[in-house]
Amino acid sequence: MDQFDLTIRNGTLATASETTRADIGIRGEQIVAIAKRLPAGTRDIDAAGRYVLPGGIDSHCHIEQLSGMGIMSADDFYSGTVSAAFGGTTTIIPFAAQHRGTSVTATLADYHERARTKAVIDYGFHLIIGEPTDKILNEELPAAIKAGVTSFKVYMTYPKWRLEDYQLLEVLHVADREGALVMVHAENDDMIRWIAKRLIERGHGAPKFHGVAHDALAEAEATHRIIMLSRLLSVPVLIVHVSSPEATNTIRSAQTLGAKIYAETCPQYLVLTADDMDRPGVEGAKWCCGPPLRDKAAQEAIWAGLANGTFQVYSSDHAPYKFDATAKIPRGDDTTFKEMANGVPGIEMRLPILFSEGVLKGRLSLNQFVALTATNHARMYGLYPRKGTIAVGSDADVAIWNPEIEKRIDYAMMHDAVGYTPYEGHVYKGWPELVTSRGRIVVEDGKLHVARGSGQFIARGASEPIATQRHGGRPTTLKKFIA
Ligand code: DUC
Ligand code: ZN
Repeated sequence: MDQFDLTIRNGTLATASETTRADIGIRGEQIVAIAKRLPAGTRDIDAAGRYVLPGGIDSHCHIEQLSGMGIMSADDFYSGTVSAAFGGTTTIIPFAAQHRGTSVTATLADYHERARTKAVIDYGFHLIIGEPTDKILNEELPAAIKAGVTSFKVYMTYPKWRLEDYQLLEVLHVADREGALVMVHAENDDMIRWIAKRLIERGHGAPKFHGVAHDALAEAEATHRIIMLSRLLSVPVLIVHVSSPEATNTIRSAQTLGAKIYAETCPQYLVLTADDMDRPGVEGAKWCCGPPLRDKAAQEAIWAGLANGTFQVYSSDHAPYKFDATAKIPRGDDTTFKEMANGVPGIEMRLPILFSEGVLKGRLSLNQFVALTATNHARMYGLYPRKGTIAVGSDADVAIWNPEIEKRIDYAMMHDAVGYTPYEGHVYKGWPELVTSRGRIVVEDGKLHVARGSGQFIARGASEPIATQRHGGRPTTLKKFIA
């Protein structure tokens, strides 16, 4: 037998279903052997005392993307993917954003060009659909799906992106017919705008009022509504960045009724609260994201949802906006929460936060960690089993975790281009030490070892169903009349 190019030996290997003591043999870009004992490869890594896990998949991040408000994110495909890799992530699925009046086909070509020469790890794209015209629904989306872009994101809020219920039904119907998964930002735009107008009129423009405007009931209402639209057509949806107990409970009760509702949450909702927005002047803008940070009780509800399977995926929603006039504070100290770019960075902190606060504090098993950070993303977004697991034949995308390392967060440690981290001063234990992507060592000894542009676009297949509480689907007669 030919020698392995790379071996990772003596570690504790975990997948979404098993934890074992095993060695991995890698040849070229793939894992070719897993066994209790393997001979040393050309390069041999001793993983004694470490966890050997699938590299993370971050299926919700905004990289080199123009927001609904027309603001460019601080990270391009180089800094965004380098930062992801240092945090143990080996595949990202950011958004190609179709703005009104532009074509999906041109948008995708543009994002391919942005990523091709810069990404250091593998990537796919979801499409944000800003305007579902007939041409887009019937020609451009089917072509995008054939080209491996098999998921769309739609918004129920933000004036430039918000879709009406009728349009949401159109998108769900096409996704069902063509085999794509629909991700939904669920917040009631009218409720938020109504509250915000009154707050601003009364001089309440400080960052903390962002949280007041984005009431948890606005999230719960839109969550309930998209669930009803999804059930009407028996088409699955994935509700992204869930932040509140109200929305979590709404999702869980729909899942127990058999609806095909998937859900995602993010690190900011686990370890930050609305108090973080309440700082002198406009400093709190660094903690403004949508949906907003809530309270301790909401954190507990989100942790419970991760543990009990209400959430299938945990992503960063990395939305890197600089704390300057280009993004967070366009009018300096006079900027109101309505004018600030929405979003927090977190692509590098996503996995360390869940490992430290979830696995090491006993809230989640190591296998749940793997499912939530890698395997379920791969299954739901059509990457499995090439990505998201450690198995013979899978890409050699591996992160080796040292559970003993503890770090106090200082922005100087980060590799993004944002200029601050909302987790400054937090202490987290358990960090990835070595990361491989398709057999290449990407990060080792705190250094990057691959070239700009060495990541590849991965054309994705169809979404695989994931078990939620009960997954039967409401019997419907509607489908046979409208197919
Ligand atoms: N909210 C969004 O809707 N998108 C990006 C980031 C955020 O906070
Ligand atoms: Zn969103």
